[in-house]
Amino acid sequence: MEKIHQLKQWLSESRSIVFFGGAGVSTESGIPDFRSVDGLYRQRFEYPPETIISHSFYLRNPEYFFRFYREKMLPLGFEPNVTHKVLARWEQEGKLLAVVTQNIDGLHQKAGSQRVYELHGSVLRNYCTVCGKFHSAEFVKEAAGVPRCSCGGIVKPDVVLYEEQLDGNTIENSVAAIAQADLLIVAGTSLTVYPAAGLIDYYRGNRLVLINRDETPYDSRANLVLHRSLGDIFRQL
Ligand code: CNA
Repeated sequence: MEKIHQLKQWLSESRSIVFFGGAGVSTESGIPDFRSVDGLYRQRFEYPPETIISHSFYLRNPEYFFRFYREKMLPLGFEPNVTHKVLARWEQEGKLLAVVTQNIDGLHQKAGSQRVYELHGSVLRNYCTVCGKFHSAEFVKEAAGVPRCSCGGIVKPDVVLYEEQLDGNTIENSVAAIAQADLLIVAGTSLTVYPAAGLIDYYRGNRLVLINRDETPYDSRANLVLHRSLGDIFRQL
């Protein structure tokens, strides 16, 4: 059977779909994935992105951190694409349990998805590290240098940096959803960032679908692999 037909058949038979995604879900909205960021970095930045977006670097050199963050990691003004929209529709239809995402752009919620577990946080939430006051992404974008609250504290994006722990509740919810899924779609992720990538090991079914332009370390474990662009696939679903 052609792969897309196989996928459509499984979708029609599934009642508890979970979608596990990464940066590739948003490239067709115009937001580069990590690899693209890395490519751009080579021309402009002195350190690897993994170093800049680490907790110790943020503490050591907040000016540099925020310059990189604003230029490369703060995607404002982008719109959900067909993949985000189809996932939101499946949730409304009662077929999709949850979206588990490594993305920090808030586009699943913008498309209408309600149960979204953001493993790496969101650029849309920013808190003063002293008084805890909430600040918008626009506030961080427009601040000159290190964004500061009216109390003087640094405003830190609620984004999980390297060396920082993932939120315990978010992991628990993600694991519970994945363990309950009858169909797990893993898409738009290189599956190289841990512990996030390891969460798909909690899937117990035999309908693990992997949709990604490039090969991933999990390809051999999937029941169906489509090396295609997500937009091409989701436009047909
Ligand atoms: P990644 O390591 O950059 O991998 C992305 C994968 O998606 C690659 O393997 C590509 O082949 C694939 N891909 C790209 N576009 C498409 C497409 N249209 N259709 C199908 N496949 C596609 O990103 P990961 O998410 O795996 O993990 C690394 C980091 C990147 C995560 O922690 C993210 O938070 C972080 N990130 C997030 C965003 C965002 O929020 N939009 C953007 C850039 C980086």
